[in-house]
Amino acid sequence: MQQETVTIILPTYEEVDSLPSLIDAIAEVKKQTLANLQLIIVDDNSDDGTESLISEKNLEWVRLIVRRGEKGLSTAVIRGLEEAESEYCIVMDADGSHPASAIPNMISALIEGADFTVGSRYVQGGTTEDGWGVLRWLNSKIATLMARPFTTVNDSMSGFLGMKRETFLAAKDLNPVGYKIGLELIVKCGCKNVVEVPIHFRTRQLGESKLTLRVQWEYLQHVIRLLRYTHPNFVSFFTFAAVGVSGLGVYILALMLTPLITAIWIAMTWNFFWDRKYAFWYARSKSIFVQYIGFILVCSVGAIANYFITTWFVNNSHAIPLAGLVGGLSASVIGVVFNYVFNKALIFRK
Ligand SMILES: Nc1nc2c(ncn2[C@@H]2O[C@H](COP(=O)(O)OP(=O)(O)OP(=O)(O)O)[C@@H](O)[C@H]2O)c(=O)[nH]1
Ligand SMILES: [Mg+2]
Repeated sequence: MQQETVTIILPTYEEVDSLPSLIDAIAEVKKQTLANLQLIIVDDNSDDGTESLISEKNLEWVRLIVRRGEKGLSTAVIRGLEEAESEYCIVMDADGSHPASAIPNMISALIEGADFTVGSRYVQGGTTEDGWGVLRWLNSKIATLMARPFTTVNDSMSGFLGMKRETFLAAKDLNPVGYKIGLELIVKCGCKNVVEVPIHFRTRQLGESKLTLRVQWEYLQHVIRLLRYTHPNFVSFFTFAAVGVSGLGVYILALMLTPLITAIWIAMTWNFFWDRKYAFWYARSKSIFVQYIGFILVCSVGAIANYFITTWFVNNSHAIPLAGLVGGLSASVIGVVFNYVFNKALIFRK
């Protein structure tokens, strides 16, 4: 693999203590297997001596980009990928968790036809260092499970990534928010053939973790954004139905306090705001006033239809077992579908 051109991208924030041994390990890989290897460090103005460390080392194959105005792991990774000029790119953490010795195997996987490769803790041969608390383990498992609708990769949370530069250049609608840029790239680059290379994942020895509660909240939002991207109709209808159920609760509560017509209006208004925000998120830039009037009109027709269906069942209760229940349920289902279809087609157009 001496002729392949490879760029290693290291996003860093306050990693000055971990960098020397990692650079040595990468230098070893360059010496042994990948002669045409470059390193791009994308640092977010760490102010911990990273800049002087790199300039003292003065290695012609190492380049440091310092971003002064911007911060964030995913955008740092994207910046590195944009700056790379090689055929292959590898992204890895700078805290020593990812072994540089796995890089040649990852490049081999790409040469052999993989769209994307990840250094993986969760395939045969992969391990995690002892000492992970139950909480962190659980956290990682839940996060991986949440990524299942997008990929079957076992370690989809890995930050040790490899791809051809042309795969990255083919990415559509990249939205590098949050921490899990690997998942974002797998989805937005349309990668089907993802190969996992087993690694021994070491717990960070030096420096501080940047994995905070905010990061986890951002991940949840990321998953929702990706779901909207890959399964827009499913997300839209499912959310609409869920809001409908919450609206029923609001309606029952309002009925206890106000007259029927006011209760209906309160429930419809409740549904409108949540549906506009979550079920029809893509149409939020249009006039809220026009949408509100339209929504109320459509739902009123739905409510009247609902009323007649239920009444019909009740009037025919002698012929149909459990007519009240069956009538109410089928009217609700028909109502939800009716309201959804017409709101989507007429009021919340893309
Ligand atoms: N450029 C840049 N790099 C970041 C930023 N946040 C994290 N990083 C780097 O991204 C890599 C992963 O961050 P970590 O803090 O190790 O996150 P983690 O691996 O999930 O958690 P720990 O290993 O427990 O610390 C490290 O190399 C960090 O220095 C950031 O805002 N900007
Ligand atoms: Mg780490």
